[in-house]
Amino acid sequence: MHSMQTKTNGRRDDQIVTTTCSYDCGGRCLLKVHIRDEKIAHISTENRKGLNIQACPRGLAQKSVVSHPDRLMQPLKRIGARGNGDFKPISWNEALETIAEKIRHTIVQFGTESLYFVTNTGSMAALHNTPTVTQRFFGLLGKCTTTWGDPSCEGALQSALATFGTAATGSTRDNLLSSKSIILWGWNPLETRFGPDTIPYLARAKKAGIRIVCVDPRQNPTCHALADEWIPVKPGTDTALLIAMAYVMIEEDLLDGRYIERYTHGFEKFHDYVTGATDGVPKSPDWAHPICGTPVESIVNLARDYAENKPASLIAGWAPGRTAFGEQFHRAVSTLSAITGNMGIEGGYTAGGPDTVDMGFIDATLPVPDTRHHELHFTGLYDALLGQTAQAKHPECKLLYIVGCNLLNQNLNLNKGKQALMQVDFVVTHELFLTPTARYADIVLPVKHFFEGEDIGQPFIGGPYCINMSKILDAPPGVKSDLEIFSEIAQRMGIDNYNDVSDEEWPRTFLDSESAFPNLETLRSAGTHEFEMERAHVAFREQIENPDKYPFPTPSGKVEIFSQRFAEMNIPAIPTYLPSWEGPKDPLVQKFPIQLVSPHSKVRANSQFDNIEPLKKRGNDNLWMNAADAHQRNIQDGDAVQVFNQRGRMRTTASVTRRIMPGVASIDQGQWYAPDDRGIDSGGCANVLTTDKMSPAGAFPCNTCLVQIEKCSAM
Ligand SMILES: Nc1nc2c(c(=O)[nH]1)N[C@H]1C(S)=C(S)[C@@H](COP(=O)(O)OP(=O)(O)OC[C@H]3O[C@@H](n4cnc5c(=O)[nH]c(N)nc54)[C@H](O)[C@@H]3O)O[C@H]1N2
Ligand SMILES: Nc1nc2c(c(=O)[nH]1)N[C@H]1C(S)=C(S)[C@@H](COP(=O)(O)OP(=O)(O)OC[C@H]3O[C@@H](n4cnc5c(=O)[nH]c(N)nc54)[C@H](O)[C@@H]3O)O[C@H]1N2
Ligand SMILES: [Mo]
Repeated sequence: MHSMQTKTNGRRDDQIVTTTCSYDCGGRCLLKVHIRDEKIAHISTENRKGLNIQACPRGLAQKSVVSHPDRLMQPLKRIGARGNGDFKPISWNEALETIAEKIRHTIVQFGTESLYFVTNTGSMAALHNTPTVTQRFFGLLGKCTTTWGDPSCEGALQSALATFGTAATGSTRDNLLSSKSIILWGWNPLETRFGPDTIPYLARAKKAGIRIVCVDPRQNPTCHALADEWIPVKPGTDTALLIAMAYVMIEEDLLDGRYIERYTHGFEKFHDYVTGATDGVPKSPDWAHPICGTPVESIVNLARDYAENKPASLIAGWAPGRTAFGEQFHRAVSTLSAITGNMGIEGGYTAGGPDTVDMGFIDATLPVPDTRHHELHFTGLYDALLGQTAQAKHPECKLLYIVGCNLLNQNLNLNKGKQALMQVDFVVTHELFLTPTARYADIVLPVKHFFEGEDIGQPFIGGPYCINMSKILDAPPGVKSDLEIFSEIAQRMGIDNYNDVSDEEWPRTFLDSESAFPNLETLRSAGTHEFEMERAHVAFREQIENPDKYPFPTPSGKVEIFSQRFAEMNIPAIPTYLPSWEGPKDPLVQKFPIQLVSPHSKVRANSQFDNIEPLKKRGNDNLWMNAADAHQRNIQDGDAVQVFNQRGRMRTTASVTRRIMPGVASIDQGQWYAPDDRGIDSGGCANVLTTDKMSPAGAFPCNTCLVQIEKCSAM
């Protein structure tokens, strides 16, 4: 039996089964599903002893997802034009035969590289993990074409590899209680979850009187609820602000010379750039103020606060890194944490990496063949499909296979995306719903919800626990898991080694692979497992405490303020502020004067849950704009507005507020694209406006986007 208990609820006994959401959400929380008469009665949550894994309203609404009337229940074949949503149901046999035949035909006629597959984190559970099940299938076919570049944090990742030689730069949140000062930089964990225990620890820190400040173009809800101060900064200009902080620290002799000497490489070059010795431009607060809009006094105080109140935690969100030169932001933050001596100590924070907490055990998932596919950057996908590749020549796409990704909603420059998808001979996706992307597919295969199989839930950024995912319900008869679908296509293609292990056996294999894990029976009966930790996990503690024995895994063995890796990629080798295209100084501001950011929503996980009405009502899907910008345009709070640029146009509702800087607007990402017959989106999908460029290191620049806003005459 699984982790079940019974509880008297009225007259009947509920069976309570433990699971967690498998979405690409920064939580990974405990769901207690109450089953009565073989149906879900309701879902509750709790804090397990020692773990803060209490679920939010989204997890508690999973009953509405799994039993949604719009769920796809049988394979669909397109009968109308792409995008118009006309499909007819077909049998599994016809769907799978057609797909297997198309793949075979494409390979014979054009070669494996004409098979494009795009996969993202629709499901992040250990077994039913959309990237690994998909990579396993295409890896067996041979060298196909796929995308690289994590839309979440490629800037952070590339920066961490250059600076520290590893992505594992995160520390456990209990560190926050040892900090004297906490800076949340482009981070809103009250809404955009990032470890389920983050807010409980921040709330405790606040209660203990630890100073909290937020650096963000918006006074975001975390800032509003928890911070002592909001420090505004224009999107994409954070690096200028950080470099000016370094200037203040150098001028006022606030740096940690021992750290610089012992643990870093290339400080002198950075020093000379900051002071202006290299280019004659001192990067003072007076230099930074007109760039980033942050008051000079705030820059000076922030620099002093971070350098003097040690240990201090400067936690960098990924959003400022999702900009035109996102990697420079993370490089600058990492450098500050090192030169102020806040790295590798309890109460400090390494600040600039992808935040991955490496607890010393591996991520368990399905093994993937070691096939090297042809790769193109995620932002270059549409150009490649259109045959317009400026960067490199790519194989022609004959078949596009999408798994666990709402591509035509979540990738940038949606209108170009639509044109690109029209070019492809054959498009397949596995989905739960007829998403804006699924509407462009030739065949849509209905998949199981994670309540319909066994699995193991692992924390989003690593962390000291895992959660058993019990099967809650039998799947509807017409749906299959991604693993079953690929197994059946593989069989039809004569590939017999895709999967010969049962869904029941895989989790056991994963757990047996690491001594730190409990065995399957123990995990199932307990529901959750917390790994023993003697003390807070601090990234680079060993390197700081014992540098001779534990060098950093970089070429110099030190924190690389000067990065040879970046130099070789033709990227400035020291953290450098680069004025960005579609930034506040681009001449394009004459036409499109407002910088648009698109944060994640508290009521969605990316685009998932947007179709759950009661949840959607609890969010704020309006466009935030500053009162001065609204006044200039005769816009009142609640007015219908159009937001547009050279790429697209949307209609939405304005929320006029002083909680966003002048010149900046914000709309939560993940709303489903809903065009009218002129192509104007009324769904609020930010990606009708964003541009499909990439940063030099591969960051996904959704927060670099210029727009204009006007009042709608009539809606
Ligand atoms: N403007 C703007 N755009 C952004 C961002 C932003 O901040 N602003 N953020 C970016 C980021 S960080 C990310 S990670 C991406 C996310 O972009 P996507 O990866 O597209 O994320 P989701 O919207 O979660 O889409 C996942 C899809 O998988 C489906 N799904 C769920 N479970 C399963 C399953 O088990 N199997 C299969 N086959 N499908 C399943 C869901 O129904 C959903 O349609 O968006 C990026 N796009
Ligand atoms: N509830 C919920 N939680 C989630 C997700 C979700 O969709 N919903 N998605 C998960 C995923 S896939 C990811 S990748 C993470 C994303 O996590 P983050 O990247 O941290 O989240 P965002 O909400 O995009 O942005 C956080 C804050 O950054 C600010 N910001 C935007 N641009 C800039 C800038 O240029 N400079 C500065 N200083 N601030 C800026 C925004 O105003 C916002 O307040 O969250 C994860 N957690
Ligand atoms: Mo993400």
